[in-house]
Amino acid sequence: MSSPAPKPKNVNRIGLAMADYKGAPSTLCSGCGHDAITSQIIKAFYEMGVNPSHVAKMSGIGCSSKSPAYFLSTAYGFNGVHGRMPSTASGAMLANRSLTCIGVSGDGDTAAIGLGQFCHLLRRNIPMIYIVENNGVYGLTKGQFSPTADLGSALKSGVVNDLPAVDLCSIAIEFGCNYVARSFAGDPKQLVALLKGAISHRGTAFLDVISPCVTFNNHESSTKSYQWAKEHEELLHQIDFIPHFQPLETVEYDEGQTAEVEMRDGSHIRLRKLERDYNPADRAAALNLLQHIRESGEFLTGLVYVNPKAKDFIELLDLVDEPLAFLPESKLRPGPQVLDEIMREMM
Ligand SMILES: Cc1ncc(C[n+]2csc(CCOP(=O)(O)OP(=O)(O)O)c2C)c(N)n1
Ligand code: SF4
Ligand SMILES: [Mg+2]
Repeated sequence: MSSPAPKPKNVNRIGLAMADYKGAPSTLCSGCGHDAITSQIIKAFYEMGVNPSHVAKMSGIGCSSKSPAYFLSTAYGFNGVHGRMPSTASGAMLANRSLTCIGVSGDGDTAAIGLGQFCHLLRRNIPMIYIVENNGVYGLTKGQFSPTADLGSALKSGVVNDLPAVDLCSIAIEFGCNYVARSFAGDPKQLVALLKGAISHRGTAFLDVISPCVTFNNHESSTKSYQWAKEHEELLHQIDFIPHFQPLETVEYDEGQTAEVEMRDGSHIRLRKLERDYNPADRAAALNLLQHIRESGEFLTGLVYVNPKAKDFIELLDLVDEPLAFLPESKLRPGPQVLDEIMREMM
């Protein structure tokens, strides 16, 4: 009797290896925070067992917007005009609701030219993971301040930023986003847990990730450098993510010290209490916290706000289950009789 074929090693639940989640070699500067984020995106999608060929990667323009080329090489990809990723992502998800969508943007792409588009994407709750690789500068065009640069921080040339910073997490909550997190490219453990939570979330999951630009904004007077972030990072909580395909009991937890969030796909996020008693389900408290952080200059990271129950745009529109992209023309375009009937109803 022949013995069963040996189980392949180092593959995930859909039988793929980590290498299947990689992309082209990066052309970014060595040490750029964006590459550290790419590594965690690869890890999160691999460990979650997402089929990379059922993913849409969207971006705008900037060094950050180049990063989708460096992960999930078999995914669909669209590199749009500067600041216009939200509209291309919205179109893609409306056309094919079965895709998992991930958008990578920069602080310039999102908080400057793309701010209006970003706000309306949030308001609609388009189902996608939206990452801002936040370095406080326009890296691709040689390091000018972006709107997320902190007041009083300085460029290498000595030029001081005298405008207040745009806080993208506050904007995200204000415009109705139901998964809002802040992290740091130099904190891979937290980032991968937040990314897995974002993959599980229905609706827009927004991650503001401080991602140092080693070429233009990693000096002493910067508040977006590796050193500054390492010295100032304070965790809101310790995060454990338990995917829906792993038994809950396998992860130890102390009930009194842990907040548990159940996602709609059956995954769980466990937030272990540290210094603060913080409830990320409280929207007003989240806005308050962000306001306080802005005034105190602290660098707090973690899951700032979560509400897994809200309906996403596809549900709000009550779209048919079959992706529109796969419907035959006869179903997409009503014939003249149907239009006549509608006209009669309106008369
Ligand atoms: C319509 C338009 N305006 C301006 C530019 C020039 N431009 C290219 S990238 C960029 C900013 C990129 O900054 P950010 O989004 O923060 O990405 P980073 O390079 O820092 O990752 C600008 C202003 C452009 N390409 N298109
Ligand atoms: S210029 Fe800055 S943001 Fe662009 S690749 Fe280099 S380090 Fe990264
Ligand atoms: Mg930038």
